[in-house]
Amino acid sequence: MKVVYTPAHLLHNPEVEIERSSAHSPFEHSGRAEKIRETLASDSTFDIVAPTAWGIDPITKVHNPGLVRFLSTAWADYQRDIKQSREVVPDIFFKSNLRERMGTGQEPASVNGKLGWWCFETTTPLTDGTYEAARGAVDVALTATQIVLDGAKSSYGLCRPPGHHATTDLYGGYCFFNNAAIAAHHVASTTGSKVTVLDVDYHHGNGTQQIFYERDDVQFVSLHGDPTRAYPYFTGYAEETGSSKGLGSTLNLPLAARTQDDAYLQSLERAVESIKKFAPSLLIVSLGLDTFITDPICDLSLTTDGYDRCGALVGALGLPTVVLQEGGYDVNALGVNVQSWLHGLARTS
Ligand code: Q9C
Ligand code: ZN
Repeated sequence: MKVVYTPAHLLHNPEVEIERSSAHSPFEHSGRAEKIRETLASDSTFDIVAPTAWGIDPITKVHNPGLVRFLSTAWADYQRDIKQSREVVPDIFFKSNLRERMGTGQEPASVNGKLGWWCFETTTPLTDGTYEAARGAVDVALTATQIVLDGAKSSYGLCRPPGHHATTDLYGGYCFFNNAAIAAHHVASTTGSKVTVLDVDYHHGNGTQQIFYERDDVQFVSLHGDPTRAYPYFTGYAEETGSSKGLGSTLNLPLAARTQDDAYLQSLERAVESIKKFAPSLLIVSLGLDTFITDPICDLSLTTDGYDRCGALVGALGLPTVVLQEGGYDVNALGVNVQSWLHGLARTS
């Protein structure tokens, strides 16, 4: 199986994350992707290749061009206009009810205002090079997708930073551009066929859901920690099933704390049945390994062997499959967990 990787991710290298009312070292750091690369490099199943450059057009087909423009200069603008700082984080957020009955308003002129306009939370610092890293992750996703469009059964894109929390207009949740959504839209719009995004990251893929919520050509199916207790709290409820043309093309399967392999696989079976009904031409998997039993920020209880079973169940769909990296924060286990999931996929697909 081809693995697409670029060292450009190293350019996004925060040292501080503001979370739970404190500043600490980031859970999302470059060691994650390096651990995955090292593990897959030592396994002859995998062949590591570099991405090609896709430019910004596939990004602005999914995201507001204003978000892309903002991210391309935000760190440097902050250094010049506000102060010198290694990480840049908003200290104010636009919320639509702030302007209730007054219309949405417009993007502020000042960089501090812009940060609050384009970002939704505090755990996603911008560093010098974040934009280049985020562009690299999109190139990784699109190159992995092209490998499958060219005839491979499956491929794996080692995306970092991850993408599934980024909406049309907003970054956050460690995500800047929605790698999976950009890849899914690219396939749906260039082939005219249906695509499914299956999101198995612990956190609900609010961005991917939002981007495709009213569409019937891209299905979104997600297993995640129940938002009654889990980030991102505001989305991911079972009642959210899509709207207008997209009604019925979104499926959310929230999970109880400490869910183990067998119960998880029962939910994954429901996801697989709904994908069979939708009958896509291609599957994109948003693969988060933060469902692991010892993940430091999550509360599910999957095992390395369970990931092999999950990959095998998805592989048995027999669909061309692009697997893209999202979260996973137990770095010691991250490499073997990705390896296990991909071995399961390759065995049955
Ligand atoms: N106390 C991804 O896995 N912080 N993003 C959660 C919980 C942000 C996760 C705080 C989690 C973002 C791609
Ligand atoms: Zn996650």
